[in-house]
Amino acid sequence: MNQNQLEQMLTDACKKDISSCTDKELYTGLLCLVNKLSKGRESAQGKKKLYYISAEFLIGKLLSNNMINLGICSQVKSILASHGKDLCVLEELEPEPSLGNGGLGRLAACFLDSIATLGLNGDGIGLNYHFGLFKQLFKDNLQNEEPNPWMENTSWLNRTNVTYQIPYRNFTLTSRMYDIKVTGYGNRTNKLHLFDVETVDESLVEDGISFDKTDISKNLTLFLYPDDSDRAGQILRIYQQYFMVSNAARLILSEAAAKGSTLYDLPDYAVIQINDTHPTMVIPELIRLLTTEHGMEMDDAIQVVTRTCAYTNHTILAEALETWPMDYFKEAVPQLIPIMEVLDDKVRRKFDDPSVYIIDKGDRVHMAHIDIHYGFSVNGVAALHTDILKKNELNNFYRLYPEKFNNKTNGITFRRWLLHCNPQLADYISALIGDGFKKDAFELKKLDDSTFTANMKILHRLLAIKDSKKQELADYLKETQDIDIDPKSIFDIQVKRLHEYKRQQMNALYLIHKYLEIKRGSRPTTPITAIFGAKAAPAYTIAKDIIHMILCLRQVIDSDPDVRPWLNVVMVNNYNVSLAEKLIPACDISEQISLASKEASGTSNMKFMLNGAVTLGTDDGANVEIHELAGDDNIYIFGESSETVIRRYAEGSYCSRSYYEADPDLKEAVDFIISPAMAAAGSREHLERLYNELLNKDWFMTFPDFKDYCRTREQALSDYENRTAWARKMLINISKAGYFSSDRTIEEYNRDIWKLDTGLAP
Ligand code: OAK
Repeated sequence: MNQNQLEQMLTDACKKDISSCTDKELYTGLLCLVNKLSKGRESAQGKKKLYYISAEFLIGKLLSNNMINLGICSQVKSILASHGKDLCVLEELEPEPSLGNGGLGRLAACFLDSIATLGLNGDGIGLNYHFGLFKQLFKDNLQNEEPNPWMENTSWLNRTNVTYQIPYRNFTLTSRMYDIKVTGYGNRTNKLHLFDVETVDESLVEDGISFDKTDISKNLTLFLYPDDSDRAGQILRIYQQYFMVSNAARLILSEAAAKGSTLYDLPDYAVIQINDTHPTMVIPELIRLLTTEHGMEMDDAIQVVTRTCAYTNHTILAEALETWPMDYFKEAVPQLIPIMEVLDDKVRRKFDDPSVYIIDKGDRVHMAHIDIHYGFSVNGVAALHTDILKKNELNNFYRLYPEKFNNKTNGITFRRWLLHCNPQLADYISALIGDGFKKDAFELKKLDDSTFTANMKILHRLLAIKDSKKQELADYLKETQDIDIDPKSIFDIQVKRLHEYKRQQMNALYLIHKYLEIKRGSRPTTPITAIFGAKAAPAYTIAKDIIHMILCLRQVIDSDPDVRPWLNVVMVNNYNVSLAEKLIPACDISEQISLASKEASGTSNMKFMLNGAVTLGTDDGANVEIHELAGDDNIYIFGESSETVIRRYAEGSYCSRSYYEADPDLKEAVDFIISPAMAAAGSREHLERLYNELLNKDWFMTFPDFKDYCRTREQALSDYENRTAWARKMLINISKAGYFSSDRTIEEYNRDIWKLDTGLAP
């Protein structure tokens, strides 16, 4: 389509001349235009279809991404510019759906993009949370939560005619399916199906994010992971999960039947990827529907379902592995109990090992155990993670079913995480090696050639692009959050969910140490800006205390004229996908400092690498693979190995206090948490609780890694001063990032697990 035709279509969609449109009218017009253009693109077809079921799809804003994938983004930009309009301004008007927490949900969104791009026949299935996660607000240096409404009259959601009756113990809910089109890059359009109930009552929410948890028909899809610190909250999660999977199961069976399946041959028509254990109930629910509504024998149904379902594990944290008391199922979905009892009984007959039972002696149901026994594939999300699952966490299962276990190292979509968020870098790469990397990310390897890596002009240009992204971020944070950062300083960034194992607290301890060093006169050569972005789960007390510590530290440093010009600590408010798109391209040093063995993969590490940040991290999750690819000279690795950490846990002898006593720098930093200066900025209660937690427990072992972390971080800061050597590290990181394209990951899922027909050539 030429530019004039496109301009005419946009004018038609806006129903008036572009120049006379308000920004909002233009945004809505573009949304309609994109919907219209993607209508012409069918879903990929094929006998067999993938259903990616996930409680989270952190899709981010869709306008620009869809325009990139439709191949109209640069044309639209220039049409808008010719009328004095700026796409960036319109982007700000799009509300961001916060239908995910972090890595797992964002991964699901990247996967949908790659599945569509590769022309695979596959849709996502999830829930339509009206208020998503929550909007984060800081008040008195504490996190507060508010609803995040994101649905507008004109939105990406399309109401469908698909509805089902979903049965619970003493009532039935009528569901409705809403679809969001998932447009692949230059290719087909698939769908994300989000189920909802029409009786949801948004006015139930009052005072932050609290609401009456009893009336399920009114509250079911209000929030993602409503506070589950009490029984009512936990049972609400069972209601949500069952709603998601019962709808999914009905949709899958009806689509297969419509294509001619007898349902005995369901595995030829459907493959279900279970994204962590939130959708696990799809297994008993499918068995229930096949036996009660389709007349299948129990053993046949179990066989059929086992050959259809595959499970991805995303965590080894014991507390994140879902187990639910049998009582909860009795209360919400008693119809599943006979099925789960049969499944458990079969396991007990076959294996004389209580650790692999589905229902334990305390009458709790182990959701992952259902997936492993009654699915055909179990995968981890990075090489180290899969190894740990096999050798440690799931070793008892690995010994029973070695053939089911496989690794699929995570990936990210380069459309969003390079072409969209960093067009300057993408264009420059195109100028150097051509456009091929946009379809085949491995072509980035071409950059690892001395014609580029030893070329001063190229290295300087790379630094200039980084500088311009830092300036853009500085302007954006000033305008939207009134945060001042110096674009000439080093941007050191840690953005991810707030969790003790990710160790934001260790980063903060380093910053305290650095603050005190600067105060004593030891100034860095280049000023440092340390940026955090993180939401804490509303009921996770220590995580909220860590946010409090960081915000108090910011206040202390900000008001100290001796230090402030050299060290700036920032915590951005309401970290989300849109902010990530601005932060990541501007980053110099990417903090990936989880306790080795605990981060299943990490995916921001890949996004930072692709955008030319250098990683400072532990040998954990996918950092291990980044380390291998980038090489020792282009990454900063510190800390104890996963083997040491696993051994230390097994010995049970870790004592944080002994490290504190032995290291004066560490002691000084930890004590500072409860110093008068910090207490004046915040609440003594929160700070003391965190101080005591670290001193008496430090479950994620920040103290043993502290010294090496400080030393390695200093090394990175000093290496930054040699600008061309640093630029070379940046370029080598970019050149090796192709492996982390989610297109590669999805090709592997398809090759090893899904086995769908590949539609169009990518
Ligand atoms: C969330 C809830 C339950 C279990 C796991 C998660 C989760 O978000 N896990 C994260 O998944 C990402 C995608 O695989 C990984 O990159 C992260 O390391 C992992 O923490």
